[in-house]
Amino acid sequence: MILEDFGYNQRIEALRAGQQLNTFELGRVISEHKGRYTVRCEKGIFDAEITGNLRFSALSREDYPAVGDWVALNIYEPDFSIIHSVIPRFSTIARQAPGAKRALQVIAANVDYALLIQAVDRDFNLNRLERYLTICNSSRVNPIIVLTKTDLIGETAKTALISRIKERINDVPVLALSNVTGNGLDELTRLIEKGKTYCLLGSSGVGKSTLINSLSGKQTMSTGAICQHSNRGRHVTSHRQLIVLENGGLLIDNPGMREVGVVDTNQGLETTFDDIVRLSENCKFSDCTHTIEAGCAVLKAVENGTIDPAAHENYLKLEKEKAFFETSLIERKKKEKMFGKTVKDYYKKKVKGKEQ
Ligand SMILES: Nc1nc2c(ncn2[C@@H]2O[C@H](COP(=O)(O)OP(=O)(O)O)[C@@H](O)[C@H]2O)c(=O)[nH]1
Ligand SMILES: [Mg+2]
Ligand SMILES: [Zn+2]
Repeated sequence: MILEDFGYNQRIEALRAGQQLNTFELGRVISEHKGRYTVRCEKGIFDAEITGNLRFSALSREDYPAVGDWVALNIYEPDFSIIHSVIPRFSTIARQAPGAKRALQVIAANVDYALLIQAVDRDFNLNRLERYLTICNSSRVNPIIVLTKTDLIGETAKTALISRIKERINDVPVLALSNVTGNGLDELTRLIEKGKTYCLLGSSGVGKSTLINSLSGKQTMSTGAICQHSNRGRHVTSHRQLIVLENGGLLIDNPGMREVGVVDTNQGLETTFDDIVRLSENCKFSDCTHTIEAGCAVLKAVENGTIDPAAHENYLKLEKEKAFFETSLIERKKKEKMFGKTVKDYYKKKVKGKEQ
């Protein structure tokens, strides 16, 4: 197998060039599990860990390898390789990790398309779709919305759900399919291109792993029965994983994510809510918060029905969440930097002490 089959292309080559990595093997991280990585190289598949140096110089979790990353590594034995460095990414899908720390968590790297998956049953939720969409727009990853489990509802209900999405979300393709009947699978297969990477995003139990199995025609992924009480799937996919389809498309499965806090470094919100942002140029005050101000063009549009009140509300919520995260991120980076410096100073002193 050659690296191109795993998505290696000119873009990655350009990012790799100039890094003086000629003495290393190059590979793509295809799975990650508790700090251990599986890397696909030209010579085969290898288990790997990161160098102490990489761990030491990593300022935040972003700097660690993630599924989809291209890495330079030394192969010592089949189950012992060391990742020396991560090739800069052309895209990074990240979220705020759940828990008090609100750290940034990389979901996948070097992704071309995200398949935003929702089941047509109780999982369907437009606010959550906008949330995922914001993450994609911020990562410069192209979104494709995929509704699953259409076998559970009638044709009319399905069409109604698709229209509801299209009324609220512009210019994003929407597909609907069933893994049970196979309906709609062809349409998705036709979209998938060789050498492009697709990351599946969506709640637990919506059928992500089943979809990968349907597309690959193999039982690669383990899937879970739905718990009758909560209507949620059990967490069967325990870690992220990249697989290659027969037509050359590359899919990244993800464990279900209960919380997807937005991380927005590249104006993802502005893209997702472009209608609102465009309107806000006509607000009376340049620092309008679009909540109570007189002369707010956004509020006016909500009143006269041009903007869906639910979209407006979700926009404000995500904007707030983003601002909060950014402030805490700056604080944390400062602290981490200070801590890193303290540690480095300590070692420097220690080395000096020995030399004397
Ligand atoms: N009715 C129906 N059930 C599905 C469909 N796709 C998946 N399922 C079921 O939903 C449950 C969760 O699927 P799974 O692929 O593990 O979801 P994941 O957590 O998103 O990976 C399993 O019991 C699947 O058999 C579908 O299209 N229709
Ligand atoms: Mg799964
Ligand atoms: Zn306003």
